[in-house]
This record gives sequence, C-alpha cells and structure tokens, in this order.
Amino acid sequence: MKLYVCWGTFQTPRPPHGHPCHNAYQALRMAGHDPEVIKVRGLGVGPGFLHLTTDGRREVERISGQRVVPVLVADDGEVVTDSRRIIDWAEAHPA
Ligand SMILES: N[C@@H](CCC(=O)N[C@@H](CS)C(=O)NCC(=O)O)C(=O)O
Repeated sequence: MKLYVCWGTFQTPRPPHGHPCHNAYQALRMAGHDPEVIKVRGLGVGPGFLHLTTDGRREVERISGQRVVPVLVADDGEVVTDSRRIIDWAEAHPA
C-alpha cells in the first residue's frame, strides 16, 4: 500500500489532533501495515496561485481528485482520503 504525505510522518503540535499525515501513518502501523510513504511536498491548500505543484501532488490529484494529503492507496487499489477516514480504514483492515 502507498501513503501519500506532505513533508513527512513526523508529529506536530497542530490542533486539534496533531499532524494528519503522522496520525494516518501511525494508525496504519498500529494495524500491522508497513506502507510505502511517498512525500509529495509542495503545498496543496490555500489559493490556487499559491500551490506549489510537484509530481507527487499531480499524482495525488490524478488518483483522488483533490490535492490534500494524506491519501491512502490500498493494495486492492482503494483510495482513501482524509486522515480520519484512513484511521477508520486501518482499524477496519488489520494486517
Ligand atoms: N482534514 C484533513 C486535513 C489534512 C491536512 O490538513 N493536511 C495537511 C498536510 S499534513 C495539509 O496542509 N494539507 C494540504 C497539503 O496537501 O499541502 C485530514 O485530516 O486529512
């Protein structure tokens, strides 16, 4: 499986629950998965003229129809956007 993240899976003090990419990665690891982590870098939020598009971000947009990470692509090709939904997916699909 592949997990597309922003700049990494490190934790940050961002409210309310910390760094979404970290939370998604951690939930997948806790469920016994070892996802391939793809750092898309750039910037996917804010006004379009500020977006820093990278190959990874174009890939995220092509796969999921939107630019915000984290995005999970499961081994069967299922695409899951939003960290909360990825956490739910991990809990429902232990390795
Ligand atoms: N509600 C979303 C928020 C995701 C989010 O804010 N992601 C951060 C990166 S960790 C962001 O800045 N996304 C915009 C981007 O892709 O640059 C989630 O929980 O997945």
